[in-house]
Amino acid sequence: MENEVQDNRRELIEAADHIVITAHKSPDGDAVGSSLALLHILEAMGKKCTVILPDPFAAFLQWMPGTEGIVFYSESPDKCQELLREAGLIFCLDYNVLHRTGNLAPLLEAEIGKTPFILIDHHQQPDTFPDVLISDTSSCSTAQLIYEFAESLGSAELINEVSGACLYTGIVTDSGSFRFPSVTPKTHQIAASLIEKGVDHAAIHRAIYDTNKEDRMRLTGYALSEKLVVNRAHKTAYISLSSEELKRFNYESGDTEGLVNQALSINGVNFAAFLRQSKENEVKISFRSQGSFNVNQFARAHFNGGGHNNAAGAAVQESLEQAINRFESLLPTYESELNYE
Ligand SMILES: [Mn+2]
Repeated sequence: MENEVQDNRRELIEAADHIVITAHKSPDGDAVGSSLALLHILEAMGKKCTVILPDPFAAFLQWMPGTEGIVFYSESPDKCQELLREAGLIFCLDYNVLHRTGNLAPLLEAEIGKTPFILIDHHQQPDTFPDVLISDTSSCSTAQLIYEFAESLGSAELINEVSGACLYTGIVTDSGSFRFPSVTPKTHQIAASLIEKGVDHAAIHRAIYDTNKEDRMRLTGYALSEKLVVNRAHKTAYISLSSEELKRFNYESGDTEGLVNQALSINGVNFAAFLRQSKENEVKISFRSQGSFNVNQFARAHFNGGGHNNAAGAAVQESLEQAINRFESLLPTYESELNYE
């Protein structure tokens, strides 16, 4: 592995006095896990390093080692600007294009040509600006790519219980707990090596999945019993929630995570969507499919979104009703694509 590296990733790391690691906005388990894991690995290599995230993440990721040092653009924009200006190297993790970092994007753009970039990601169609582009759209998670990145530097032995817990979190959350088709023997080999290094996998699963608030449980119950629409003719199921409904259950970021997967889990359903009204005229949508239906293409073609073949997202500027109507009216167009066993 070590000998396969053709680019100058090693030289870029060695030359940088201070390294900044960034990930996408609304950071998920993979974004936070990859960032913190890389931070710990680079620190173990003797580098000075800071993680910058566009905005905060869900409470169930708060336990991860290193979260206390993360600088959030939404809280300290000036500090972020200063850190990026002084950085000798910038990592872009778990995103393919700069605008995925929201308000942080202009600051990153300003560094192109001045500071070297290394992008490590598994989303489709990555941008070409980075000096080193490590893109593997078949990988289940950026966390797996970070492990392989450490291997490529000959530094896998620096991965310990601490960085390992972050990597494990990224892999588990992005692979649906090792169940998506993107999981490979290598994914399990990495997980095994992390457990060998002392990672407490059972504690991590509990921390991520067994910390439900009462409000969240009731919101889930309401969404499934009152708001789930199953369209048997097109093997599609979807759930929508308005701001008002979310407010009724004291919605906090992360509370609706996984709802779309519950819709997809209905037998005979190949395509699922979750539509959440985020502002008066803004709707955030998650798309999931099982099998051949390509939700990345669907999201790109109709909702200005994107992602992976079986998991994609979008944000549209329209009312919830408009988004639902548009979604429903598109299904007949995809009748043959959606009707497989
Ligand atoms: Mn990811």
